[in-house]
Amino acid sequence: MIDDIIISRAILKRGFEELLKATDSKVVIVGAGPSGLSASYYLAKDGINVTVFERALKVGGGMPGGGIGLPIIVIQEEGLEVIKGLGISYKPFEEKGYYTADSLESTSKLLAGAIDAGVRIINLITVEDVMVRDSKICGVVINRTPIVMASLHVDPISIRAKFVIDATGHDTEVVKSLIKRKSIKLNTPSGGIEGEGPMWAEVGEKSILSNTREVFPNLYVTGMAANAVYGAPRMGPIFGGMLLSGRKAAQLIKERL
Ligand code: 48F
Repeated sequence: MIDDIIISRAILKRGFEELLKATDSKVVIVGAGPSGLSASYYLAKDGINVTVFERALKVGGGMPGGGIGLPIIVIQEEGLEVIKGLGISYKPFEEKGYYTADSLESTSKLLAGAIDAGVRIINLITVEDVMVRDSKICGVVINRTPIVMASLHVDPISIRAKFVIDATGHDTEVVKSLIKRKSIKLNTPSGGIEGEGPMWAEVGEKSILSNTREVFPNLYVTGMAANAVYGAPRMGPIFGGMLLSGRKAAQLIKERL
């Protein structure tokens, strides 16, 4: 016999248990796109307590959509190490140094790799602000996405974290929420967000690793957010840089834990 109320209790109990555990995370990553998932995977592999909050219902950010909705992504030579480590199949393209992979397989294996490594991923949660103490980031402020979408006047809750990674892509939402305060200065040439440059894959992919850094005490940027904050170009459906940027953000934080 199956009891409907036991099903409800299982959902509520296990769901709230995960959210409760998330309230005291070592690292919070905002955004479950390729860079955020990659960072989470490399942190959790080393036993670090990491929570990823994803605003959308689906995870993967821009990865599953490939290019113009064709389920293919391009990877350059440097990104292959990450692809191989996750068991993602890839094929060399006609021109040397370019490889293709299925965007759905890549997203699924990256997600499965992160979950198997122990990452806690909670979707339908929007990070709407950060917590700051002694001029350092010490957590994030979250709300349920449907509440945010409906613009309901409902208060959010706070989540503690030693480090936060902004992996929200082009919109750099975490950094934007921080600099709403006029007194805040980022570790960028202008002290604010430099803004993303026009499409140029060569430069975008090269600069993304040096742009993956601590932009404010205890707040790191990765993926497209890193290039947007530091004024580097966007790069379309080539994903090696995103995966390597996530790995670098994880490395930088591991050095400090
Ligand atoms: O956009 P997204 O895939 O960022 P990424 O990891 O990768 C960029 C590529 O997809 C592509 C590219 C390749 O060269 O340029 O664009 O840098 O993933 C960002 C994720 O963050 C979520 C959003 O739904 C998406 O899944 N997100 C954005 N804002 C918030 C958020 C927020 N405030 N709270 C929670 N999640």
